[in-house]
This record gives sequence, structure tokens and C-alpha cells, in this order.
Amino acid sequence: MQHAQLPFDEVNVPLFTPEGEALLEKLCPAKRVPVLHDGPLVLWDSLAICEYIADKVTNHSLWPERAVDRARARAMSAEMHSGFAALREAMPMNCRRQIEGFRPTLEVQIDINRIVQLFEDALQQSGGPWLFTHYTVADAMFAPIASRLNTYQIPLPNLSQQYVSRTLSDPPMQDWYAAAAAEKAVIEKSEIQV
Ligand SMILES: N[C@@H](CCC(=O)N[C@@H](CS)C(=O)NCC(=O)O)C(=O)O
Repeated sequence: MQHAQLPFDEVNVPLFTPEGEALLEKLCPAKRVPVLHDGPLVLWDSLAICEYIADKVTNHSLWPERAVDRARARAMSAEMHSGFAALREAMPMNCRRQIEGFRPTLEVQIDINRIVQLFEDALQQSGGPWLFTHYTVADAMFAPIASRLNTYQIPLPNLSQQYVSRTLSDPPMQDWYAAAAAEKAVIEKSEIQV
């Protein structure tokens, strides 16, 4: 939404606490985050939220211009949305840590390899700096993956490494990291020990 230059207010939901559960009960029929409230609309899914925001933006497209690129960007976003279960389980997003000595299992390495293939193909075709030249929904969908690759210090080929660095230095991402640094809550099950 920052890339779309749409103003919004944020509600912090402390997940896996009684307070968080009460908030989710009030805010989201699916009892999950993210959830977007826009007037009477309650939108409870990340990809649907991205599509809605992209629909709202007319002169500043959040999807690529060419139909074939839009199709590929949508396939990438959908693959992210429904896939990479092993990586998500083993490498929870954790903005506040750098984890030394993390060793991916075979299943996690297969997810990492697929993500690297997606990044390298898109960046070679577009020439960067974003997956489809300018910032699109695909970059938003992969921002948490870029964060995980950084947190768990996964070695990457050059284009993918540059892309992860670019994502982490993006101003909205920096805001996300600053907000995380200011939080005190810890989700114990997401604190991976190696
Ligand atoms: N399909 C949903 C998945 C959302 C989801 O699983 N959110 C997690 C955090 S990333 C959550 O809210 N977990 C809270 C819980 O399980 O109680 C989306 O992408 O929006």
C-alpha cells in the first residue's frame, strides 16, 4: 500500500496471545492476518488484498504492463501464496535476528532452489531491479521470503542476492523492520535454535 501511495492505519495483532485472539475475532472472519478493512469491505487474504490494491491504482500499476508478464507475475505470486510449506515452517520470518549456522533440510533446500530459479529467471528477463522491472505485487508477495533468506543467511547467486538486498533496503521494508525492532513481543515457536 505504501508503493501504491495509499494511506492506511495499521493495527498490531499480537499473534498466539489471548489479546491477539480477541482482536482477530473482532477484525477477521478467517481469524488470520493480514486483513484489510476499507469502508464496509473486509478482505481477509493477502493475495486478494494485493489484487484489490492493484485495482485501485490506475496511473501507477502494481502489475506489469504486458499481458505475458502479468501472467508470469500472477503465477509467481500464486506459487508463493500456496507453496513453500517446508521453508515457511523451518524458516519463520524473523526481522530481529540474524541466524548463524542454519542448515536447510532437503525439503527446505528444494523450496530455496525453486525460489532462486524464480528470482533468476525473472531478473534475467526483466533486467531488474525488481522482478518485473518496476515494483509489482510479485515483489510484495516475495518480500517476506527475501527477509527469511537474509535472516537464515542462505547463500545465493548474484542476481538473487542483489534482489534480496534491494528488497531489504526498500523504504517500506525498512519501516517494517523499524516497527519490528520496536516490538517487545516474542513468538517462541518462531525462534529457531540451530
Ligand atoms: N491465506 C492467508 C494465510 C494467512 C496466515 O496464515 N496468517 C498467519 C500469519 S502469517 C496467521 O494469521 N496466523 C495466526 C493463527 O494461526 O492464529 C493469507 O495469505 O492471507
